[in-house]
Amino acid sequence: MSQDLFSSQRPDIQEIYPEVYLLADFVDTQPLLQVIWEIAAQSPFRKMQTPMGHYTGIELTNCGPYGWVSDSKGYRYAAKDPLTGKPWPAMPQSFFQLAKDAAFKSGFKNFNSDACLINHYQIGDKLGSHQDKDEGEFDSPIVSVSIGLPATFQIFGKTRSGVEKELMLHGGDVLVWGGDSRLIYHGVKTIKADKQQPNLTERFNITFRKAVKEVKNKV
Ligand code: MD3
Ligand code: FE
Repeated sequence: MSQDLFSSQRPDIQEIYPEVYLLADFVDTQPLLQVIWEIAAQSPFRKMQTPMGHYTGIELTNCGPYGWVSDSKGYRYAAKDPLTGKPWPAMPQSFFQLAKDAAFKSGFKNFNSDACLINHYQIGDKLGSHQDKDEGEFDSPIVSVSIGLPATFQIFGKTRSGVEKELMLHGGDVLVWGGDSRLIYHGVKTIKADKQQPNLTERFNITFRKAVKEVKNKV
């Protein structure tokens, strides 16, 4: 469907910023949504408290060996969901393989993600400029999958302010970035309703990361 709308205008893969690759319409999002709600049935979407005493604006959950968490003590990756006290739901093989395939297509071989963060945006939600620097290593890329409502993604570059690039992400789009772009500031502008797709009311973004550096002799 959306393939007909966009494939003629957007190449399969495009380097939209140094070492940031856009894979347009890379994945069919319907099966992903199904899996997301299965994960959320085990580890529900929730806002998390921040070290500053506020709450994250968007709801999130995780799957895989490690999940991104935030509380009064700070941001980190944890093997257990603080809400349930249990390990995060397992990362579905289909998720793991999707991230690996997207990374490979972008030139990053052997991407074995161990953390999968699922952000859930409502209309009106946004994500301010930040860096992703809570991971234990920055050699691996990050793979992000957009689902549902479109979003304007912003790249600020090496400093927190001053937009260098804005990009519309649609459901099914995958972004891969690594190398020198791994620590760039980025954010998501306020999510709006889409007149072209009035049935859509929310956006999800799945990010796949390597949170913990691989230790030799440990599987
Ligand atoms: C470029 N999420 O969870 S993903 C995040 O759409 C986050 O939910 C956004 O930023 C979202 O931390 C954007 C795309 C993304 C994520 C991290 C990056 C792009 C990035 C790190 C460096 C450069
Ligand atoms: Fe981020």
